[in-house]
Amino acid sequence: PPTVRLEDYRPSDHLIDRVELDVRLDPHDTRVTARLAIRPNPAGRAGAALVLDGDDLRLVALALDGEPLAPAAFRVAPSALTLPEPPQRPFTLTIETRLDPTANTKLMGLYRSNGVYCTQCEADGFRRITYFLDRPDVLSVYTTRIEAEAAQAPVLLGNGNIIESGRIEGTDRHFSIWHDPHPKPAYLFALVGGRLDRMTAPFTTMEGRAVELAVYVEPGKAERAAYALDAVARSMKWDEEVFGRAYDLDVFNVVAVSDFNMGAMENKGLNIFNDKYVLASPETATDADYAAIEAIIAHEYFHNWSGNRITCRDWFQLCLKEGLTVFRDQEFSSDMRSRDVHRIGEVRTLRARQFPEDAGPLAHPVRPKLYAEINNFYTATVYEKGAEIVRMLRTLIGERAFRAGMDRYFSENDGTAATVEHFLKAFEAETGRDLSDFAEWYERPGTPRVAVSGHYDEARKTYRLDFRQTRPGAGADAPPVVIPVRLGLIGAEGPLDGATSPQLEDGVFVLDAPEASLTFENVPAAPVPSLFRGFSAPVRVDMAMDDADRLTLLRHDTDGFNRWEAAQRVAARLMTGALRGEATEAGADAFAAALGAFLDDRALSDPAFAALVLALPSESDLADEIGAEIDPDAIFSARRALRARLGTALSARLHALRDALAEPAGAPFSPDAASAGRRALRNAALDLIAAADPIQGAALAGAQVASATNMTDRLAGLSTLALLPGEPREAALAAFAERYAHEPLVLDKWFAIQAMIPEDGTVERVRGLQAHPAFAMTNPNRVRSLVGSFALANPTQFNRADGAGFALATETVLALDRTNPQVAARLMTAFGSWRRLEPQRRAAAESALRRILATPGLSRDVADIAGRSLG
Ligand code: DPP
Ligand code: ZN
Repeated sequence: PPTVRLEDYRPSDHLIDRVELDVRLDPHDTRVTARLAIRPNPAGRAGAALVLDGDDLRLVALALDGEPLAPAAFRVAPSALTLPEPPQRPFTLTIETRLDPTANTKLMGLYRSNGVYCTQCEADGFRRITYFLDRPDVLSVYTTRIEAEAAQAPVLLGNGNIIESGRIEGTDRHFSIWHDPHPKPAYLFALVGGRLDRMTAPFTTMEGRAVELAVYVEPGKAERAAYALDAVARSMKWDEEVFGRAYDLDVFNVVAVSDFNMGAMENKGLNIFNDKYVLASPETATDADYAAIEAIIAHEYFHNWSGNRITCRDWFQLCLKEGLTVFRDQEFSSDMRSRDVHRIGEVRTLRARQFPEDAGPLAHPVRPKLYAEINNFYTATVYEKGAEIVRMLRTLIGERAFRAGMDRYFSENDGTAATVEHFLKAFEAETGRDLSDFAEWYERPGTPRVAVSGHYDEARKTYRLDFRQTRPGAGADAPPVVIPVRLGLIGAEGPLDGATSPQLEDGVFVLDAPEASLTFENVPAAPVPSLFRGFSAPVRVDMAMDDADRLTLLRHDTDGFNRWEAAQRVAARLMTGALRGEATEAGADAFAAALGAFLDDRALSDPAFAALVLALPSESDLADEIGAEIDPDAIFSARRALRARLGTALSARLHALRDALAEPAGAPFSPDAASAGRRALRNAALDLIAAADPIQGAALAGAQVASATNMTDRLAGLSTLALLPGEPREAALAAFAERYAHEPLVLDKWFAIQAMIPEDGTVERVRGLQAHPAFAMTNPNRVRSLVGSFALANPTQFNRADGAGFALATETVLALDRTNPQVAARLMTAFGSWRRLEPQRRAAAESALRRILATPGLSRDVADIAGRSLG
């Protein structure tokens, strides 16, 4: 496939100042008339041909300044409309195309979801609606007239503000006209038409603008929009308070649809969401669902400034809007919830998804240098590592300079399509600091490693830390990166506040060379260093440290993230030690004792945090740490053994915690962080109890599933039960399916739980569920819940040594590729760590990948992932 390169960027030869669209919706024959006000771009090549992008388009009529264009004056194909010699002055091109939204299974461009007309245009879906300069640096003012049969689509929504609407006399049709005064790239275009219920709320911005907020959902579910609607209002307020950014239209609409390739989309004034990230009720949504809704609502809203008002010059700059906006939504959630708990969650996500990506064949820089298919670059690296870079920048320059730099970035680049350089320049101008070394974070793939050793000088009462950074995967010529190390020293009884170093600024040491040392003075006794507090840089840290020292950190560190990290490190060492055949029983018992003391101390005062401490590193965390010759079955067994041992040792405490945290009967449900934290700890305790004593665990879990008054507890019980083979599990699964037979999003949880069962029969179970009436290959949520959970969250069964798991994933990818290549390609990323498997599994994975790549008629999306995975 042709490769697009960052170095080849040049400005568009033409600009489109205004777009007037007239969209007459029809299930199979939608008519789109686009009037484009085009002019030569002074920054482009004079006299260049006009080449408008298309994808699967059918041209019906074409006129220039109102006159039909002679056939000799243009060339047309489904993928392009070319005027070899366009006028060298401003002109109007009128293009009519016809579409079949019902047949659009790619869910890009205009399509129908459960009968609702909707659009998805990022990254390049607008060219499936009309011929256009479909690139993010062409900004236009849009006016959109939408027309449809009134009974079929009583709600008609577009970008911007509504300026007119009415019936069309003598017909059963109606229309509305929307105008968006803010110039925008085509990828932010959206429209919706359908039968939808809504919930609304008023909001007044800090600038005094009255805004109507609305969330649209499928009929009958309006009350499930309440939490999302409240999250919109909280996001708007927060962005005013924390970043000084106000909303800029009279309406802000969110629409939930059930068939959606991604999580959600930030179209100007008309966010379109996967309904999974909007609909919530205590009966159907877990605490994790509520938190995700809050975060994604905020994310899409925050794009209004970081993405829409300032967009990307080209798709290589994707992290400019995504990394920054993830950082902003993380900060929002941290302010809404517990900062430490949220930070731990962010790092868990980064380590689970981005670290393996960065260590495998799909690794790429945060700002890629080339791509064959841009839709494959909406990755953990661009999003999550991109957010970590923004966070490091703030750590390096301090909060105050960071806010000033953000203000400058917004004001200097408002209304433009910018680059990473524009972003960094704003902070350079604000601080007078040269950030060219820091910019290296965007340039090369790979997770840096930092080796640290500590040296205490008893006579001088000094403590020296030696740091050495390396950059695996970044290439031999890679320069060092600038690494902010937030750190402190802990003694046997607590923080060593008297220890100081002139090399520290606000507790941060900047490691910007391959090697460097830092010396503390006034250190009364050999300390334990607390390094990379708050996970101050996205690196792997190698430091030899005794379990006892780590447990000192668990007890005394003032940094919540590092207290959690200490317990994780001990648990990981015990499990990897067991895998190497070391005797770890005594270590496990010491760990259990420390956990017991920790629970006695803090469990009831911070249950959410305690739940995270009790959740041991995942199987994928361990695989990532081991890094080569991975045997997922051995990892699973080691992890199960440690959980059982801890569960046994802590049994009395875990039961006591479950009792202490039980909700009083009849207490109303609240999704707030404190209530969610209590449920989380209660369920973490159940999980360990069941690991130690399956019979007791099954009884408790079964009772919880039967008596739960909310989805969090019901699902937690069912998840615990799912690990315990037998009749009670099957009965509980059957009862759950019956209870939620008409709730697709809840059945997704049911699909996922079964797909994650770590037993030999799971491949057959998943195959059986693919034939379940509630399953549909046309719906991305169903595919992700069943096959995605299997491939991405069931390490032992996906990686079965006989290749049966790979075969299941391969067949699904190939079947899905014919209708929805984007979702098929995403599923394929499950193969991203295949080279790190032990030889037998590695060979099986490789032959599955070769089979995919050899399939005729593969989409560009899947061919790109398969090719790079093998490359
Ligand atoms: N731009 C979208 C987002 O918010 C893509 N799904 O991440
Ligand atoms: Zn985004």
